[in-house]
Amino acid sequence: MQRLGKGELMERTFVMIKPDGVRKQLTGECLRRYEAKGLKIVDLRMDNLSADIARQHYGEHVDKPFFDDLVKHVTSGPVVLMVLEGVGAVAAARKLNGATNPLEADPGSLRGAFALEITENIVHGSDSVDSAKREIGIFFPKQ
Ligand code: 3AN
Repeated sequence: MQRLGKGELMERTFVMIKPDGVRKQLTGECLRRYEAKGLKIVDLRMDNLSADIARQHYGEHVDKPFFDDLVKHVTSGPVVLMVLEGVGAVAAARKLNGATNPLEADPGSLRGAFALEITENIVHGSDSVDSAKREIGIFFPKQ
């Protein structure tokens, strides 16, 4: 395997602690795990999402039966939005978050440890570098 310099593998990803994660007071726990893994928090804020922004963010799911519930949930209370940076940041954050369905998520992951339901699964993490760029553009346009 070709070895790449650290700079070439450096990525940014977008993570959101959803309203259930904030309500369960897991903000600190999530941030601690991302930082302990070695991911750097390069931007961070608490916000309330409008339905328009939530629909834009989850645009790829617009035709799915769970779309309305998803938008309703992520607009139901404050969320914590962040940009994380590090080598393989996209995969690293998704591994820490765990599988989409908390019942299938590794118990050591955030979803595996702290959630039961798929809509209320604590966190969102971009699924690719391209998705991360799109999502960071929505929530942190200055980044
Ligand atoms: P992930 O957040 O793990 O990348 P996606 O992008 O497939 O998962 O789904 C986005 C969000 O939509 C999930 N975090 C979850 O809250 C919700 N979701 C996904 N699949 C389902 C489903 N089958 N039923 C209800 N909600 C779902």
